[in-house]
Amino acid sequence: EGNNVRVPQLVKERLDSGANPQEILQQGLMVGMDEVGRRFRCDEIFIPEVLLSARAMNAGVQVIKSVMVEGVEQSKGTIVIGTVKDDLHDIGKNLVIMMLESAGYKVIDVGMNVTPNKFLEIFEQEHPAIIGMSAMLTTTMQNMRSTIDLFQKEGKRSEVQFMVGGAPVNEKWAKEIGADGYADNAGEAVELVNRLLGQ
Ligand code: B1M
Repeated sequence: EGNNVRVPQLVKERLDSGANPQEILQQGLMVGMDEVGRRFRCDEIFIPEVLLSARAMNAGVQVIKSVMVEGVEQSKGTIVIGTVKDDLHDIGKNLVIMMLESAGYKVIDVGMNVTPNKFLEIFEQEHPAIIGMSAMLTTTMQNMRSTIDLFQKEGKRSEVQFMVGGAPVNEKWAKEIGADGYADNAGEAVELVNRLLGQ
């Protein structure tokens, strides 16, 4: 129903009653979004409903984030993350950011529809150890390659590591475009970053 008032209330109620934030996320919010995806595929619901559901999910995630990230000192290294050019899906990216922040990393969220040039510009300002790119469409995952190619062309490729993720992305694709790592989900993203940074 895309109820962005009720969802955060329900999440808060579950947290207050002692439920595990990960459990609320995986067995509640993500299951809900899978159902939205199924109905969208079957033409039972359409873009406006999907948008409302995404807004409700993001509102729930914000409540979980406040609990998971609160009091954690972000001192383990800087990571820049964005959803690639022409792609407006940000829920998965936001979950990856939340998990990395709760693991002690400083994350700079560059939002969605991030062009290769924008990634380069942010890299030059912030000098992160890792750039993370998220894509949810088979068409936009190509922009991961364009971004890495731009860094190569500008002679910056060896100064930063790239990690990629998102539903249409896999290990094989990561290798093909010359990324340093692929993570299937937000938990794996933390493991990957730990590994890439030798933590
Ligand atoms: Co869109 N959409 N959508 N959509 N949408 C999908 C992705 C789709 C699979 C639906 C379908 O057809 N069944 C399909 C893609 C088909 C394809 O390319 N193969 C699709 C389509 C076609 C479209 C449009 C083209 C529809 C249209 O206009 N005709 C359009 C494109 C707009 C654009 O981007 N230019 C569109 C629009 C939208 C909305 C804007 C309405 C909305 C997004 C709102 C928002 O994000 N704020 C939306 C949504 C919500 C979905 C579905 C329903 C849900 C996506 C989601 O948030 N999943 C999706 C169907 C589905 O997946 N079931 C669908 C939950 C999220 C937690 O999972 O993002 O996979 P996910 O993230 C995971 C992992 O992938 C991983 O960790 C996350 C957490 O575990 N991960 C990373 C993600 N990024 C990572 C980065 C990392 C590491 C791991 O390192 C950097």
